[in-house]
Amino acid sequence: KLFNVAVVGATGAVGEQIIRLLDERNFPLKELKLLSSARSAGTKLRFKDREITVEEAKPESFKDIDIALFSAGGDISKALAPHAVAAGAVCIDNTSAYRMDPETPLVVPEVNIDKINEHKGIIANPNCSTIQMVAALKPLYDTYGISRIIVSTYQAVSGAGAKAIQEMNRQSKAVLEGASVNPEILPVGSLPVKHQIAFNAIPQIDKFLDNGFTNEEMKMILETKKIMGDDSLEVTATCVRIPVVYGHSESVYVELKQDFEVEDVKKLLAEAPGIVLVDNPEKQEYPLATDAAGKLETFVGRVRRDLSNPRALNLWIVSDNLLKGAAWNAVQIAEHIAIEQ
Ligand code: 11C
Repeated sequence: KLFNVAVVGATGAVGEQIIRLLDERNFPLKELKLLSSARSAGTKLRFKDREITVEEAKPESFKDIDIALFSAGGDISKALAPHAVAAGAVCIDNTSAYRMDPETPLVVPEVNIDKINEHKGIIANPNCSTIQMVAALKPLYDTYGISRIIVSTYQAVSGAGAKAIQEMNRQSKAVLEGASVNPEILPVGSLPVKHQIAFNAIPQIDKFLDNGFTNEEMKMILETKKIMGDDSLEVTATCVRIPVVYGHSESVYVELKQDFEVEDVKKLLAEAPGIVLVDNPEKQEYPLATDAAGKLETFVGRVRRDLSNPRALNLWIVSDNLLKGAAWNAVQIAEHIAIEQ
């Protein structure tokens, strides 16, 4: 069977990767419809040997569409996904709009692909920093059980969009030339206070909530419980923006419910789908954002038993936030839908 696919947010950083992956993976396409805001409509994008003109996304854009991949921001998903569903499409939504909706499955194929058929028209793609963590922890969860996760992230500026990348590059040059950096975008575009990202680490991703955590931290906590299907899982997170372009890195402390041997854990990770173990300290080999950029897998290393708790492990988890963290996870879900029909 061939599918009519729409990409909403086609001109954005994630949309661009989705289109590239549909091409490279030879997705069984009948028609590809590229949609965007009115501002970007009219842009011409190449797909295989042809040029497709991007159209403005409207409620009536989804006639005959089988699968709609949304990555144009939560407001667009909220406004248009119901119209796509009414037109008969399955929506794969990259935004946070529907992630915690009890009727919407939140899917990482390596973890809970069984939930894919429970949708009522929308399947949500989790937050990038959550996806890579649960993909890496799933084999440990299944084998030993997990009681507690403490994660600190080192997140790339591309997670905050193309303008944040430009800001980092501009500021880096300014610092090296002794000019003033004039922060304009980070940490959060819509908030008045800005901080320098060049040569810095900003412990704020997204807005703060009343509990002192940021929205990004709460996404990691709540989405992890939902994807793992385990409300008893204790999770805490500190999310930090660092001056890296592509690839989120995570330092993860994980308490297991059963005794383990580190060598068995490494073997499990090495054999897990979508995971690459890079863990040779004697050769100074461990996952690096610069190596993970452009790759589909999640890389895990620095696997070691915690010194304060023999039932706990420390890990370093790295993945390309725009690929496994967004576009690739969404296209993987689309491929599963295609296989099942
Ligand atoms: C970041 N994780 O790195 C964010 C971007 O909920 O899909 C992704 C936001 C989301 O800034």
